[in-house]
Amino acid sequence: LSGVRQVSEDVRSPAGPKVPWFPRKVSELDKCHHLVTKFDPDLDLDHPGFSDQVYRQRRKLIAEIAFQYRHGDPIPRVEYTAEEIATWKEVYTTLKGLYATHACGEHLEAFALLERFSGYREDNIPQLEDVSRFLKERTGFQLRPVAGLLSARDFLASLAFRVFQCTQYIRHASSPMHSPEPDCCHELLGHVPMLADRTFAQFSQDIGLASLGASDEEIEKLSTLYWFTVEFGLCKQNGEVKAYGAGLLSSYGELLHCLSEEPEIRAFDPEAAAVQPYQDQTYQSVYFVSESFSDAKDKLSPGRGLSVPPVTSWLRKALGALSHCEGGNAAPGLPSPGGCRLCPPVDEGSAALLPRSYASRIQRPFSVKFDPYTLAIDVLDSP
Ligand code: HBI
Ligand code: FE
Repeated sequence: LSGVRQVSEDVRSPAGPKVPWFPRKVSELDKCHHLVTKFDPDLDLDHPGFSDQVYRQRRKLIAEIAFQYRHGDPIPRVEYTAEEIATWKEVYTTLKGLYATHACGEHLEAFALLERFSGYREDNIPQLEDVSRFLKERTGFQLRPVAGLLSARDFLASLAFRVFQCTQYIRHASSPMHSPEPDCCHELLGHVPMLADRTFAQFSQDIGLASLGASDEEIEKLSTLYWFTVEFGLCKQNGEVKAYGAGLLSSYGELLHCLSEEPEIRAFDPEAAAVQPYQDQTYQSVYFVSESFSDAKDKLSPGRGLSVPPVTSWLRKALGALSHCEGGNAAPGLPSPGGCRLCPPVDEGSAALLPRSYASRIQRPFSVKFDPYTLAIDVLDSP
């Protein structure tokens, strides 16, 4: 590296902040495998599978696929047991009954295709390899198997490469309608259909790109924004509130709850959503709903098949607001001595005197660009 970056590192080191390691090419996602030991059936007494040795053995077997997996391998197929398929069937049929009224248009459209082409049926748990192929064709996203809840940093980094780290095991049979951790019902019914949408896929990748080399604080903010959008987001479509968050679309109870009178529904505000405390043990008490769908809808030409605007016209705006001075692909983009739209102008020479707001921006004295031909990240020095 040369130029500004070299100089500024010289000036700041050794006291200056170090950029955390991040993957530069898709095969380096093999190193992004740090699991979070939260909601683990072996460690968590409240986990529905804690006292079920057979379930815990099964989980170990399926986890082994993820541990052995290397980028480029086909994803090994799992022969699911009759009990597992029964759990899937219960989840699938109950949720499917709600989608017509509760799910956003993008989800409905992709779900129909998955039923046609990728083995989505009540009596079949789709194989990750088949679903991955479908997504590759639709949006270039691919799946890789993961053994459980990943660190936010590793999880977000994979999105930068259009890779979705996907669990392959299923929740415990005793609680088909709830899972404390991600499982294949959550991934396949909640996330996958949304990732088949071009604009949503781009948004997901943009969050990932913004996370590369970011500080822990910024990762936390990105995760929280991800939580209130990708996991639990609501949107207005044709005057009605619909769910597009995967946490909602994979939970019968919460899908009903989020569109009931109970929770507080706030107009989506990315700055607020990025710092809003959230629930990972029970239903959210606050959801964010985008109000801007109606405007976007008006821009679509009548008579075309697609009647809903892309979810992400405003999601992208949200990301822009969060990563405005981090470079990446997100507008308004580059850090500059003149300041971007949202930042005050900054004099590079007085970095040490500046408060935290500046500390967060010097975590990334570079910008990143994804090369779709090589699936690699180009790191560019700041101008
Ligand atoms: N890990 N396996 C897995 N699946 C997720 O959906 C997931 C994760 N780790 C973190 C995460 N999601 C998000 O909640 C954010 O922290 C990025
Ligand atoms: Fe999720």
